[in-house]
Amino acid sequence: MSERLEDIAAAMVADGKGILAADESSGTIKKRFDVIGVESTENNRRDYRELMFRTQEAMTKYISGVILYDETIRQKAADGTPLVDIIRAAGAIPGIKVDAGAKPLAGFPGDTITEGLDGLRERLAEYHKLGARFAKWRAVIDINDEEGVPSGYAIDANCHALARYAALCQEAGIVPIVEPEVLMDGAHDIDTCYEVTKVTLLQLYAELNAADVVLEGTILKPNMVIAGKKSGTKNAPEEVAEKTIRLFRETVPSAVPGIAFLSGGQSDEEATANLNAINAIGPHPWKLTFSYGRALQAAPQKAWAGKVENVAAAQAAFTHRARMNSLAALGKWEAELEKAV
Ligand code: 5MM
Repeated sequence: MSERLEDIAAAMVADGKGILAADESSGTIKKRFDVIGVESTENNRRDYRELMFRTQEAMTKYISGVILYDETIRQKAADGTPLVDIIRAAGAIPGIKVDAGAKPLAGFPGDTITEGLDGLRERLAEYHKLGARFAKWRAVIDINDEEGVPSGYAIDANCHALARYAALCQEAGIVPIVEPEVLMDGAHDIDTCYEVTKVTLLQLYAELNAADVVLEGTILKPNMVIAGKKSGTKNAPEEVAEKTIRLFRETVPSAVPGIAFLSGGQSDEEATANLNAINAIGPHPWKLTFSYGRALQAAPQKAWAGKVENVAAAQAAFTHRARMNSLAALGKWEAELEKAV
């Protein structure tokens, strides 16, 4: 495969393909395993991820790349094959989460800053040797109007860090996924999400340009424009699609090859329906696909529940969600297809 950043980025958003976000840090995967009654041991984490990476139909037809966690990129399958080799054999690209997580931002209660720039150049060189050809860094922007969150300073600081990360990635021959996630956990309405995401994306592209990042060799991983969960409002997919695309036309340069959404706590079917509605109102200047964690993995996790006899059922559940999202990336998904299963 070509090592050019532009070619890697194009492959990550190839028609009908999207990204599996399997980069849960140790604390997050423990929370996921707690729900299904599985102890979070190194072997259980390996077995679970191995079952996904060995799901032939999903991995060869619908998944372009997998975001891994530091532990996983170094892990071997039960038969000794490196997990990275299993991903590559399926024709997918291994990627790596390189941020060190969102920490409280000093002086700005309620805001966070994502850390991890120290030593990043050296870590990227090692990850490249281990097979990673793209990376991910997630900034977290919460919305809490009453507390004045987010502050302008938090948005600026996070976008600055994203740009420094992106420049270091490109220097190392790695495509940066830039993820400025405006959380959907709050009580805000859809128009507030629109405004906060707009300020964030404008600042992000100002910083990426200032840092001389080649936009053709990047992928944006944003939230959709959607009301906060505590607002009690569920927006129709058509409204989410219209507002999300209007926002991107105002903020995301057409030099960016692809936009791969996070699911952010939407239900499985909601994340698929919204992505489908977004693509149904195309054509758009960028590819629009998925980079889902929860909306791809909740179903296989539930089906697996840590039991070896459930592996085939878990793989079927993963294939189904990957196929539904592949269709949504093409604007060809229909709700009927869910009922059939
Ligand atoms: C898979 O979850 C990722 C890692 O989160 P932690 O660092 O908190 O463990 C997360 O960054 C994820 O890649 C994105 O948020 C997209 O996942 P969702 O579940 O929102 O689609």
